[in-house]
Amino acid sequence: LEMETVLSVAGMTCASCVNSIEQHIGALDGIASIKVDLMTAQATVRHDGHAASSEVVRAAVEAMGFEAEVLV
Ligand code: 9UX
Repeated sequence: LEMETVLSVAGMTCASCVNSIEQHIGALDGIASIKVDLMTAQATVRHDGHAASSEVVRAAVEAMGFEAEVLV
């Protein structure tokens, strides 16, 4: 099931944070695409809900050292 999840991501302070999150999360199983916006502190993720649930994506961002919440 292809789905889109929007996360708030707190703790990003430079553009390299954006790149590292996009690279790392984007490489995980079940992730179709990810776009991280530094100004809004949000990440929009398209993913397979079975291979990578919203909670799995959120936890993976938190494991990188950021605070993440599912918004949508
Ligand atoms: Mo920039 Mo982000 O030096 O974790 S990469 S703060």
